[in-house]
Amino acid sequence: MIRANVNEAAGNSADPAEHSLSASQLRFFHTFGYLLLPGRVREGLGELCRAFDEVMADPDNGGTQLDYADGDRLMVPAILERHPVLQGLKSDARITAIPDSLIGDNWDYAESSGDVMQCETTWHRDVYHSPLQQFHIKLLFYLDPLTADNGALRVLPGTHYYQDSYVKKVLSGQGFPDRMEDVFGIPADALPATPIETQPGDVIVLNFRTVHASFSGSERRRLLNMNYREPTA
Ligand SMILES: O=C(O)CCC(=O)C(=O)O
Repeated sequence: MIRANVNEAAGNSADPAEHSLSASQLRFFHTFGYLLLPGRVREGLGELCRAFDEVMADPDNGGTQLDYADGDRLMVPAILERHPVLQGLKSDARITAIPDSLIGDNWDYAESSGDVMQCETTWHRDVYHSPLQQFHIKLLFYLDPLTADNGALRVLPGTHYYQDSYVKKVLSGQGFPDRMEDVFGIPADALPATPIETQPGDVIVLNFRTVHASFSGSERRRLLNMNYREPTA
């Protein structure tokens, strides 16, 4: 497990500058295409989880039930707008400091979603509603403790350099269902990847193009996503 900055303060100061990413965190993110911020939203986590659970259990939450090969996924779009506590994340300095640091203060907010997953997700990069050349980041808040053995997100570091021939070779095994085994001769979950093990309260920052997946995640994983992008040219 890689912890980008284990000394990061978990407090909720209203001053975004206090939560800015350090030069080494920025370098890590831009080099490997992801970053783990341990304990970033530890303060207020109970309230956050309760709000999330309330929305996910609401029959009028606008969610879509998706069937995956090994289980279900309930996906609720625009989850932040469905609860005042979640809505508060939009102006939370611990959060806004992340796009401030990575994109600049002219970032666009690019929606949120909530997921309850009893499934794995195959290797993919995020491209939905996002032109490849436009820089997008995703913040992932996993609300349950996750290890490589129960569904922690795995990444192929450096694959956000999407024009690189390495990435094109990796993506030749992409597909639904996964074709990695046909192409590389080993099971998809044996690819040389980095599992990002997390505790509730941690935040993962991901470049949309970084190839990612999860395996053995059939128990029940709760995930809140928030997305940001650089302004459209
Ligand atoms: O936790 C997972 O299975 C991955 C979720 C994911 O790929 C996503 O939200 O883009």
